Amino acid sequence: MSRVVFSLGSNLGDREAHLVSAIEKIDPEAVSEVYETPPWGDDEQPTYYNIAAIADDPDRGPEEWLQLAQRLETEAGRIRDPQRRWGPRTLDVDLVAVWDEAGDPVLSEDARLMLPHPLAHQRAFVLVPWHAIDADAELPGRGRVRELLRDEGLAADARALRRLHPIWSKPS
Ligand code: A4P
Ligand code: MG
Repeated sequence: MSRVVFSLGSNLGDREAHLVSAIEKIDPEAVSEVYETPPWGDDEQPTYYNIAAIADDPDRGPEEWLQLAQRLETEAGRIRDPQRRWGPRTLDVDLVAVWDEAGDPVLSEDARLMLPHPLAHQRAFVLVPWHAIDADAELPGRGRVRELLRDEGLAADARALRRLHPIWSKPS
């Protein structure tokens, strides 16, 4: 069993449709509501729609989760602008953290796959949706997400997010 927390974002085209079609291919355990979020890192772009999703799959490890994330981005028609790191995109799928079959966090400093995601602890648009679907969420090496969100700067960023509505419900 390997567990992953994804952060998904979109700020080009039909933002909600991009998220919905990605979620259908992830087969998640839980998905947050959609949040409309101010752009982080590069102000000159439209607001994002962001969600968090949790998935478990005994046949997938970190490498397979990364391949899935990159396939979803490609299928959403994502074009990369090498001059603009945090620029607009139809779909961004980041791995926030991965746990192995023993429940231990996978740690990696390989630039191809950094785990946990090195910026996750600074991003309200990652932490708020994640905390909404897992109140006890813990970011490996950083602590409980609810504690991280008490930080003044993050709390201010969290207030700037607008919770919209669900886009997924658990199959019965
Ligand atoms: N990579 C390494 N670690 C990871 C990981 N944990 N998850 C590598 C996913 N990918 C990881 O990614 C660059 C390389 O990172 C990949 O080759 C992968 O192997 P990329 O998708 O090509 O480039 P990027 O996403 O444009 O760059 P970067 O630096 O990952 O940007 P971020 O961090 O994804 O930020 N504002 C709001 N409100 N909401 C957003 O969702 N997203 C971004 C993008 C900026 N501002 C935002 C949002
Ligand atoms: Mg990315």
